[in-house]
Amino acid sequence: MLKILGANISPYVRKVRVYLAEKNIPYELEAVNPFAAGPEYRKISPLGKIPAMQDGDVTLADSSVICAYLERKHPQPALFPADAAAYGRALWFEEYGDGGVSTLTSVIFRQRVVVPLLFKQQGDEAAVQACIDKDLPPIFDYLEGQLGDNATALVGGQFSIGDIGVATQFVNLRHAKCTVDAGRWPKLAKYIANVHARPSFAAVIAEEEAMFKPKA
Ligand SMILES: N[C@@H](CCC(=O)N[C@@H](CS)C(=O)NCC(=O)O)C(=O)O
Repeated sequence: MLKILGANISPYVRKVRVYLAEKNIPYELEAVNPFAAGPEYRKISPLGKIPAMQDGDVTLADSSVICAYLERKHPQPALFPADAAAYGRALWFEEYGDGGVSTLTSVIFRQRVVVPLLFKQQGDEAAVQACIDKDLPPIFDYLEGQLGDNATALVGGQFSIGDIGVATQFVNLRHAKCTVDAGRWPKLAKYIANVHARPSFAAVIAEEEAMFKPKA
């Protein structure tokens, strides 16, 4: 069976898992802690990052590469648009999630969740507030401006890899108690709520939230 290696709270691992759920492709998730990745794992993922994938003899690293590979193997339902312009925009939003919205995740989620939970230290809340005040508004403004009245998809009203790439980062922000202010960004708030309500996202969000619940 197809194997995905990584940890479920990684936005990039979640991106691949949501993609697989949207396609109804069975897989198993093998736990890998990227901060303790050994030489065996680095043979598959030379940068030591998660996720990686094993599909028979094929091994790959990087969420974008894995999704692009899987799209060739499992073209339906299409998550990469056929039209050239729509394809380009979907790839752009995937990249904007991975390399743009992720700049918020890497401060807010890291300081509020990763540092206390994994490193058993107090997170830097001043850094979080600075990020929320300065870095977050332009990113949310941009996304708000890209959304039409149809708040279900960023490209042509059709759910795509671009939506998965953007919305996965918002799951980490949600875990870090950073949500979209619907008064200031109404389309974005509605869009994120819609996308996170899809069964593919809802399943992984429920799984992750259960991990964060204090044990009785
Ligand atoms: N471009 C990569 C990014 C993957 C990534 O940065 N993963 C993080 C976890 S969220 C990681 O493995 N970090 C460990 C490290 O940088 O050493 C992808 O899309 O898969």
